[in-house]
Amino acid sequence: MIKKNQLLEVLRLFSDAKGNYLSGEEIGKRLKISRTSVWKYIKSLQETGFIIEGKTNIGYKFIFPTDTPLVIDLDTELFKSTIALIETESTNDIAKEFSKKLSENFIVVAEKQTKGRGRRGRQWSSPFGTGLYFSLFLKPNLPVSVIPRLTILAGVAVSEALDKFGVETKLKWPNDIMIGNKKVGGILSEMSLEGNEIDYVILGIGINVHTDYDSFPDDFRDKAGSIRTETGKSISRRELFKEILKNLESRYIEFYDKNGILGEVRYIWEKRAYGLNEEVYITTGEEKENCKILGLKEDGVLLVKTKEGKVKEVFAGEVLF
Ligand code: BTX
Repeated sequence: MIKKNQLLEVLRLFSDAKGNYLSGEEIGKRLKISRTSVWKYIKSLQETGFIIEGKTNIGYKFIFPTDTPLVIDLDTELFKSTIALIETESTNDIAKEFSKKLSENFIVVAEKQTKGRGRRGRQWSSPFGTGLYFSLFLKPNLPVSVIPRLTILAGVAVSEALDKFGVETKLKWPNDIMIGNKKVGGILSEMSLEGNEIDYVILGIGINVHTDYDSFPDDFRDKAGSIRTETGKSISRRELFKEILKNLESRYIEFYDKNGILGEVRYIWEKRAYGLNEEVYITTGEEKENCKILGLKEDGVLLVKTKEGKVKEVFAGEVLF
């Protein structure tokens, strides 16, 4: 896998922008593998969905997806390593798997997920080459009670990163990233405890960047969208990934230093809240109640007003319109 990723990096850097082809021999030399191995790796990359053009006696050229997030030079102090996968079941599951082997914060990123997960066992559609699918593995020394706030923090960090590309988003409590009425991203936070203490936290983030409506399954196609379908913008997944990490890192360090206080993030979230002051339905389990969204409490809990005028705190559930 490492060689395949290195091969992608070499091809992307040396063949696409300049329109040059890179010979199998040259690739082999750089990676210290035989030409037959180069050919085998290229074939298997092509089978996954990468478009790599091969010309007899000339070499190979990287065509698609040029914005692959697998090969970025990460400028981060918080995360000590990255696991970059061409295809996997779920990056959150890989992070869990590596929790025993790696003791420091790390990142898992994939070009495609075959069993991408949402909350409560729901699926997260993750087609090849069109979205950003990654998990951040963290070992925070913080009280367990503050951990759910990380979903709010991550939502704000993603939304602020998208601002830099001129993409305006709203945040739907607790974990959706919206453009208009379409869901373009989601966050799945999971944690593991050791006794009463946090062992680790995994922040899984999925964003539809170039995904077409046709790629979403029928049952939620009308509710899902991507940055490209909703804004017409085609932004580089690699650049977006870098920007999100940069933002998330600084927001997280601030949060950590304040021992888990959201501070201004709470107000930024409220300004971007989808459906603020609007009538919505809140569902918790089987119950469904008509309410108005008032805002967010410091602890990340949603504040709503019921039809009877009672102010209520929502700890877990869904917001429906
Ligand atoms: P969620 O439970 O809020 O959303 C899941 C629901 O959203 C699904 O039931 C479906 O209706 C809809 N949906 C599924 N896929 C998409 C999509 N691509 N775009 C828009 N709507 C969709 C949201 O959970 C949390 C998603 C986290 C995904 C990341 S990707 C990296 C990491 N690995 C992993 O397995 N999950 C996380």
